[in-house]
Amino acid sequence: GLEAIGPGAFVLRGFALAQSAELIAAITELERRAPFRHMTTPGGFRMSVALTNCGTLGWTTDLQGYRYTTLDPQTGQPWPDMPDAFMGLAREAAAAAGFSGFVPDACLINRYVPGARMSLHQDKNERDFSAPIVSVSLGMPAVFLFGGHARGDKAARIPLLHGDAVVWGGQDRMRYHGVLPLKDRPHPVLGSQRINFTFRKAG
Ligand code: MD5
Ligand code: FE
Repeated sequence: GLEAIGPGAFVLRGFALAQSAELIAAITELERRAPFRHMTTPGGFRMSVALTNCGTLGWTTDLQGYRYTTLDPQTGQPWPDMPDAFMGLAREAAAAAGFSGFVPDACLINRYVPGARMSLHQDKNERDFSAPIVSVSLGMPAVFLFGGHARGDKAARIPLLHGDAVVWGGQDRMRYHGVLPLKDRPHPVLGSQRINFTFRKAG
């Protein structure tokens, strides 16, 4: 089922369920080479979400600002390759929402534990805003905040569950969004964590 939450934004409930075991196995391998870490925002705050990346470009933040890099600043090595299963899933989700031809070059992987949150922000470090962003949620449920084009606009609350995919394109690509502090509702496989992948065309 394709659930429209905006003119260019769609929830695909359970889209990644069939591949969830494969995705979880891939994360275990990825985090061996590029561990999850808590980064610092330009404002000096430690993010409650831990992150890593795969693909040609990886999103990072430090006191100097937000940017995409080809090397993991913690290891000095290139970010791990994007697994074929990730690329296929992202392309299929985008196509199902009407964005055929999506070729992501970046996959940011966020890990939330109970209490972790993401405050309202826009994603604007990518070069080309015409490409959609695809997100896949695994593990504990979260309440996603889907705002408007101004920070103060009222935000809709959208529950995102294990296996759900969301595609954000067109005019919805630049909306303010965030995630409420995670409640501890352990998932049978992933335990007390939520993993979110976001596929982007960053370069
Ligand atoms: C998450 N991550 O659940 C979310 C999912 C991030 C982030 O927000 O920046 O890592 S991606 C949600 C998203 C992406 C791009 C546009 C919009 C939402 N939107 O316009 O609402 O960890
Ligand atoms: Fe975001």
